[in-house]
Amino acid sequence: MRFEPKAFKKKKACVIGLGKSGQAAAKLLAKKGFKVFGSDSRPSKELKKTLGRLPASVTWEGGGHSDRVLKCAFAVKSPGLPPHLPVFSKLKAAGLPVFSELEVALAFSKCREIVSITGTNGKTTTTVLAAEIFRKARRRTFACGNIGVPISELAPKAGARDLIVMEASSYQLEDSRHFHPQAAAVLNITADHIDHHGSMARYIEAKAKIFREQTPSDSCVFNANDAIVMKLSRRCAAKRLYFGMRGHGPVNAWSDKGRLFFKLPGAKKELALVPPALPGRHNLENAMAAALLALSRGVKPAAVQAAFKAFKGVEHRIEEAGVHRGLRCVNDSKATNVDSTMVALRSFADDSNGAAPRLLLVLGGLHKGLPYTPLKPLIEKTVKGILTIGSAARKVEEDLSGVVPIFPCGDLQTAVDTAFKIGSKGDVLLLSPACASFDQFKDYEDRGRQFKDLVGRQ
Ligand code: UMA
Repeated sequence: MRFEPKAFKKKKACVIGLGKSGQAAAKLLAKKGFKVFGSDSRPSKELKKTLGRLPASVTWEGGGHSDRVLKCAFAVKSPGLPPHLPVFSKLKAAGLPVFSELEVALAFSKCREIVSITGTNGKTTTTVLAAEIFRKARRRTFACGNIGVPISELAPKAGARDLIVMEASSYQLEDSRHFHPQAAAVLNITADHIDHHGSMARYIEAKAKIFREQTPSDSCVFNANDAIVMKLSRRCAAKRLYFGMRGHGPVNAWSDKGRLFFKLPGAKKELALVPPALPGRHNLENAMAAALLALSRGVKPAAVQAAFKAFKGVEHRIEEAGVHRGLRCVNDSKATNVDSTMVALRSFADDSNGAAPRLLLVLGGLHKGLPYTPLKPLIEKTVKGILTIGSAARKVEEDLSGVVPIFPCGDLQTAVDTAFKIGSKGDVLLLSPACASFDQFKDYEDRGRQFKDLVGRQ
């Protein structure tokens, strides 16, 4: 069932989960004339502190999802909530429709052009860069979604001639039924969020929803060097565009000798561009994907090049955080899984030209259930010491013992202090924790900001 606001006019809506997305959805629905009841598992006292000013027509409960949610005509699910929660079974049993925050938000938007990006890693960088390219092409562009800006907050502001560029997580996609972006990208797929989705197959199916409603007049960008993504692409009805290495089958974008090359179907000549000045091969891939998305929507190469030139990267993603007595500090707090940390380590390996390992790597946080052993080969190449933090520390230490010296630090402050004591000039302190942040921080952004504060305070 598609969410049609008119079908529920003046009815009561229930929003399950009052984090960033839930609060934005509650405000939006209240503004549109609905009575709203919000429900969250956090204790009311704690919740109250984080709830901004909500309109008078919004009531709420904390400390769990009671049967009060059943007194509504429909429910809105915040993306991060596991779909198997008892509250959703209850709503289903009562015959009440549950809509995703994404689809509710888009139902109130006049915007007819959506560009959406998914993948296990690189989504945020690609989303921000794609939005910058469209802006250089003088399109009024609204960037939102998993990048930290709820869709409910921005999508309703976008007009018919504007453009929405949206980072879509597997959570947001999993819940959506009619999501139809005109251009989409699947950057890569490796194991992540298996605890939430239940299996790798279901995680992949969630990602596939980004192109499920697409037609041949749309386009979808795929990573030709990712076997899972390649296999998935065969099910896509839109125009398929591939980026990857040349020689491994036909690709529409590839890199060679410091340049990015593009050849769209029907184009007579290859286009060569200078990539953004960002570290690592993964950033070349992100740039190729963002450019293909824009070029497929008719953006001129000059706008792509101008955005590439101006782009300085994304906060919390291999972000320069300062230098302390010759020790370079890098904030990669966005690395909330092992694969993302591997991307960061690989970028240091790419840029090291075989020099001795110089990284002091902060690992740990909230464990997500997957082993840290896949990091071993890259750690041997790039890392001289590991500083562990958070509740995952013991597991990290077990999995990586004997590879390089490990310094159990407990918390981020101790990790930074330790790095400043043991590090020498030319070393790099890298926060790329391979774990979620919720055991010690509000979220990965809070973790990244605290890291930058600690580095700056010394
Ligand atoms: N909650 C309940 N019941 C439960 C469990 C949680 O009520 O059983 C409540 C929590 O107490 C909290 C709220 O639900 O108040 C959290 O809702 P949420 O998990 O949907 O998170 P939001 O704060 O709305 O943030 C979400 C995204 N988070 C997740 O999907 C986990 C943010 O992505 C996103 O930026 C934001 O919407 C705006 O769109 C963050 C993320 O970690 C960056 N994403 C994952 C990732 O990138 O790996 C998918």
